[in-house]
Amino acid sequence: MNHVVWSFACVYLLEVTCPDSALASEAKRPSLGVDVISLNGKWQLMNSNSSVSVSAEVPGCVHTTLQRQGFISDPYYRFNDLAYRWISLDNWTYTTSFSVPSHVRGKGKAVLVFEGVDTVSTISLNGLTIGKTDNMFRRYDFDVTGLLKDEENVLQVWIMSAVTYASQRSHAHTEYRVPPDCPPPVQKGECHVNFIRKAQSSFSWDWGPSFPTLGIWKGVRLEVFNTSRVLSYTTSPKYDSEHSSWTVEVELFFDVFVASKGLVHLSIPLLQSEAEFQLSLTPGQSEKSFVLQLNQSVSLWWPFGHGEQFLYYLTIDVSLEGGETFNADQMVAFRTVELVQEPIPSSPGLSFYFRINGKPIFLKGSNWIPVHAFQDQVTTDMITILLRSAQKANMNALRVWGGGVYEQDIFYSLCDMYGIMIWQDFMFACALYPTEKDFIQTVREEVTQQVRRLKSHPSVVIWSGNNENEAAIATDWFNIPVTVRPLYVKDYVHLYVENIRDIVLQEDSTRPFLVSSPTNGVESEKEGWVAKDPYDPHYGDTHFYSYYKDCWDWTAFPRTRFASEYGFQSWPSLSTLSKVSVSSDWDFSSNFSAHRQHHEDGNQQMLKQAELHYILPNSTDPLQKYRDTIYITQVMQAQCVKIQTEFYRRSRSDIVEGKGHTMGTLYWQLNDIWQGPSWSSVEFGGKWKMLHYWATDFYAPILSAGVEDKGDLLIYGVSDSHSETHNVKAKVKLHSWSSFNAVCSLESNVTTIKAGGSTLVFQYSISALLTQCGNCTRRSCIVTFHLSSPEGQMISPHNHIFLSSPRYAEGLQKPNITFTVKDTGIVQNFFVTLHCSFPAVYVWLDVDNIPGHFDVNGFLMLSKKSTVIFGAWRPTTAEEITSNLHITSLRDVY
Ligand code: BMA
Repeated sequence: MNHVVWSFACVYLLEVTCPDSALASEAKRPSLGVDVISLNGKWQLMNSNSSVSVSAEVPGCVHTTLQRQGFISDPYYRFNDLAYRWISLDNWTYTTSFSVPSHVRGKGKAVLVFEGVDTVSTISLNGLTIGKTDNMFRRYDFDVTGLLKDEENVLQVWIMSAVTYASQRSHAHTEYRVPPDCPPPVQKGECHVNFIRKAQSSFSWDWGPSFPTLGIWKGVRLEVFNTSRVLSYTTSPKYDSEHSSWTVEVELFFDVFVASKGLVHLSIPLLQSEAEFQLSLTPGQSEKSFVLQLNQSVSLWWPFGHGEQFLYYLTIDVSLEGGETFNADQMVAFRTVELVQEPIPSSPGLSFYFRINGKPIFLKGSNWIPVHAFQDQVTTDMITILLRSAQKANMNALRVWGGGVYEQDIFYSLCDMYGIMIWQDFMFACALYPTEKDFIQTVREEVTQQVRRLKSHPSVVIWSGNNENEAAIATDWFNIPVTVRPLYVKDYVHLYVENIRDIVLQEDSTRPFLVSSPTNGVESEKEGWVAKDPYDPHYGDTHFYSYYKDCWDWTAFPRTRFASEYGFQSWPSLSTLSKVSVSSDWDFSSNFSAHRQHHEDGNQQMLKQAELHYILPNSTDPLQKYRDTIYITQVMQAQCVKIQTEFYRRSRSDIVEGKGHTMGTLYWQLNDIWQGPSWSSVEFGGKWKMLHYWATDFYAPILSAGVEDKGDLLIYGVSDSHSETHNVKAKVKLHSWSSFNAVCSLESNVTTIKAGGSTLVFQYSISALLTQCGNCTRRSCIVTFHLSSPEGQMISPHNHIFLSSPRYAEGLQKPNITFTVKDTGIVQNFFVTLHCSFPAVYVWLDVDNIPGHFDVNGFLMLSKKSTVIFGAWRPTTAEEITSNLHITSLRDVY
């Protein structure tokens, strides 16, 4: 990972400056007379037999440390995940020493705060055990009053192998098994991850390596105080529909040493609203809540594409009688969110959609996985690039998937700014979980802390208990005999309903809670929280994957209420892979290609699916063939996800055979954790795959979607608008593969496309169309179309539909694409002008290692000349681009 590239990207790609440090700062510094000694920085790190002893950075982890110290090479390189397995099987000790000035030491109470330890540790200070940790998602505070010395306080964190711990816990659970025991062998992972509160994907996943990290992954500090300290605070705007007015509830969580009195002053200067409250604190942990009434109307926060994202500063000032003060600024935003599950006319079941500020909103987006196996290496720039990439592709929502981590504060702050709604899972995925007392207790603390940390963010629109665990029981993933199933259902309900749900409902009344995904929502609840079929398209959300069936057959997709997962794999570009491989790996049948593929038959599935519609690459040059194979997997993925997404968007207002009213599409998955094949649309490092370019169009606010149905060509206009209707005509053309002139053009009558719906704009029998067009057959022509206003203004992006598989295209010839590159005069933006001698399809531009992205890519080129723009994320030149640019079109690969 080249950090320089990511930083430049902030300026060049994003057209915004990087978020300032105020926004990026994690937990605000406590005051109220609290002295804080940061213990971040250099520590010493040792393995169990002292054969490794290196200086380590905190926050950090063992792998990163060993790599930075030159002890190991890049863990992502080739097969290093296997070679470095020993690191996670060993136990490690972090040690630091620090002094405490006597005026600080003299204060009443001292606490060591660990924002995050990964994961199972015993912590000692000056030789005395002060506490233990078992959950990487929790902050731990240890009282060390009376244990500090002026000089040389030795702090030690002994971290036990997460793999050993998980295995011990699982073996200690003797009454019944809690499956799965181990991941499938193809994932080359570790076992029993469900027994440890740690990123579940860190023991391997079907898109990621096994790196069961160990470390102190968040900050450490000493807090010393006489009276009290603020542990955390939350702000919750609440709408009173009866009076059409807003209030903001502010909660302050104190750790009080000495009883005290004071004042709390809240203010939103922009809304000229302020209030003062008496504060009375008694020793112990104390939670105080205050309500600020607003005297003005507010500007609302809207999801991207539906309005602006108004954010207001709220200031919190606490002053105690002794003169101690605490101040914080917090962004607040005003929006309501409802998850609507109600009967739909002519459809059995219930709706499932989000209403934001009273308006139904179609969620368009993807699923978010951890940005890196080593979380300490995730930078603000990486997160910014991914979120801006999501927004640039017209996404308004992401689901933070339950097998990874609760993201950093900056992630949610940026989503607040960008208008990206977050579906927030709790971190449980694809497994059953134990329910021992201590497990439940640590989960309860985790959930309470995470809800308090994240609930102030308007972007978070829903909490969801787990990923696929209702489905795992309901559809018996783990071969559990029917007779013992009630035991597992009981555990399930205990964990997600009686504990997690219960806490969330208590802590946060401003957004809905869903127990699982996929689920039937209230119907699952009726059926005892585990529905007979959680994939029922009449209720809730669904996940749907099918790899071998022809993805062009849209009739095979479930017409669900909400598609929260679906997708297809592809391989990332050679420039991304070459950072972790050598030329002998660049072959689809190499050990490396098999090793990086963690999904059973994944490589096979991609080629089989591609082969249905494309001739597979057959270059005699092995490197060219490898590049072309990567290309064809990306073509397949983009085309499949486009067809499926357009189907879902078309289904938003349709009810067909009782099914439809689809109100959300979150394809699997946005980002990658390493350089390997996966369902992602953005590669590790930030490079866009073809799918991501295409998402920009299939997620356009107004989409023209074409489909063949019973011999007819249908073109729909799908609109995200709330009230604005559009009068449009569909402009349709048939192009022959062998010539640049359109064979014929048609226009529909002016049709009004309804707001928030899908409207049929054009219908024509394909055989009539072909007959009328004279020179066209299904194989020799392609149909292009878009929507325009009656006056001819373009309303939707260009789109096209094949009348037969491109593998049977007649007349498609090698296009001989040539290009020139010229500076646009705008910083780091370059014109790339292409010339071709024949029409070309899936034209793909790849500039290898020059970071940046094109305005369009993977396109249909039906004219001799076409110009695209490349925006680089670092300084480059037209010459550098020229010498790195590879252009591929479908006909070039065979
Ligand atoms: C879903 C996800 C992930 C997985 C993906 C692809 O089940 O929830 O567990 O990575 O499918 O298999």
